[in-house]
Amino acid sequence: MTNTHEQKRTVDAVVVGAGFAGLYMLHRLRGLGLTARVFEAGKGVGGTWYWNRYPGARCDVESMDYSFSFSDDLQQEWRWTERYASQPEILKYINHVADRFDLRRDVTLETRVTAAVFDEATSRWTVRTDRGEEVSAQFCIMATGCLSTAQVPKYPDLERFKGKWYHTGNWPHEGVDFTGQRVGVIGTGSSAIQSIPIIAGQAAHLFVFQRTPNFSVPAHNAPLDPDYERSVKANYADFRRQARESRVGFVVERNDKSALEVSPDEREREYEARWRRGGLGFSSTFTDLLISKDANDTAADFFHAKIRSIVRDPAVAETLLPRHYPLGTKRLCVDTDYYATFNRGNVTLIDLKTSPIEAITPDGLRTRDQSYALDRIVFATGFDAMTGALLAVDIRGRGGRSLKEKWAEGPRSYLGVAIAGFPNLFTITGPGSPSVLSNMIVSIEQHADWIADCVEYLRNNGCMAIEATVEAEAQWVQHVNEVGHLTLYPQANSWYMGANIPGKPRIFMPYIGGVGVYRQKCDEVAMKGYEGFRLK
Ligand code: N01
Repeated sequence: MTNTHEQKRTVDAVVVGAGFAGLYMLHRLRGLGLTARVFEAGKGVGGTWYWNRYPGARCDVESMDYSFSFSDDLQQEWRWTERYASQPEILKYINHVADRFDLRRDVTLETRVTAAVFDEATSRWTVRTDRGEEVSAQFCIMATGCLSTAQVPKYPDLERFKGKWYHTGNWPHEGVDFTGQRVGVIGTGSSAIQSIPIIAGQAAHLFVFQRTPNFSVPAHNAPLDPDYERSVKANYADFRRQARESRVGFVVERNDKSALEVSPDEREREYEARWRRGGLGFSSTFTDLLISKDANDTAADFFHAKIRSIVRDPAVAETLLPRHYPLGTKRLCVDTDYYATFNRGNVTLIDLKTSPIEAITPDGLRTRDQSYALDRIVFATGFDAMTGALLAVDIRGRGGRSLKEKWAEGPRSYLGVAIAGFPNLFTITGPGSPSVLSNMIVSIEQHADWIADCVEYLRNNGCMAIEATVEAEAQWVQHVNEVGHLTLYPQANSWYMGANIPGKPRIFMPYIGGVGVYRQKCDEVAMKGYEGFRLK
């Protein structure tokens, strides 16, 4: 994929990022007859699924749900092989989509957007790249992903480490063979929980450095059941409609009872049934798990019993019990044999709460109590989520005001898609939208469709620019906060709260009102002639 766009310095839209969001946005813009350029830092398309190649990487949302709905031919013809698709299969799918819809010719790879500056006189954005290119566009659409800025803790001595180190979100394309190695994995979030059982199967010894234990539900992954596939495909339109109207962007069996109103036996049966089914639906076992601490405690108790029943060494089991935040308020993990991995003779769990890492040394790392000799270190330490990739670009709106300055106290947006002071700039699945609390593809399609409709409206009505008003933005931010604080989410030190990045403002960033409710709100805004926006 070479750069064939030397001539296109002026386009209708620049899209930043060629993952699911950027590619679908490009497809929609093309459909409107607009010219667009997509810039992508990677050597290939795929975004998250291009970078996150760590062992065991797969999607926690089931494959029949986690796919585009915009083309019926595509969704009928594509065949997923497993209940949960693996990273290579998802990347293959994205590449198939790029080819099928002839998207590559507008994508410039290996090019990072460094700055985007708005010119009030022309209502256009000047977008600059690290290759020295400058493009003028009426619209600038950020499709930079919510979890794309890998976060390696700042250990001053890391460069003196004699072995090799990796971050799960930036994994070598040739893969890593851990055979015979002494490996340290730092972190126990979703990425670690997927990779640990596989690394343990290869390594001579695996040391897991855990700061906060996580709740993880078994995936029960399996080859995709052909009867299930047939039944979904026979009713795919309806299946997708239900997903769009749902709370999280895929249909989860709902239970409208409170965990506290049923008998202990019934509660246990319900939890057991969800555990056996596997996957993210666990947090919907009862209606109040994410709003009542007492209800949540019953689910945590169930988990604790499960962990104790799987992990043979009682001391290790105790260290693995998540205790200090409610279940689900850090992203629930989905695993294959995670807890059982700690029964292996070649796996050691280290509790960083009692003995924090003091330094990376040339031979490994040192905690307060002990030194560990390591050949390889895997940082499964997460991302500067939701705002990191947006703030990595020097975005300057009206009056030259930078987004960094505007968001110094935390992100502020209208509907998570537009920002006051930054006309004609859109953020796909930005902070303030359901984004990471949903099936990302459903949310991506909704945002890209909404943006495309908005652009078409502006064209049809002779408008040059659209900008969220400060008032509408303030009301939305307040609403996002209020809804967030009705739940238990703010009680956890999670990346949803920005808590994983030292110095990052503590704000619950995603909108938890639900995908269906949010879609209605966005549609209403559009129907009312883009209420809360100023059109020029
Ligand atoms: O990152 P994380 P992730 N010293 O931030 C620890 C999505 N995802 O890459 O909890 C020691 O969740 C940190 O500890 P603590 C999914 O939405 C999806 O695993 O901050 N430890 C934590 O244990 C997910 O939530 C899928 O105390 C340090 C871990 O590192 C999101 O991506 C798969 C540390 C980071 O966990 C991010 O997941 C994978 C330090 N200095 C990911 N800094 C699927 O759909 C951090 N930690 C399958």
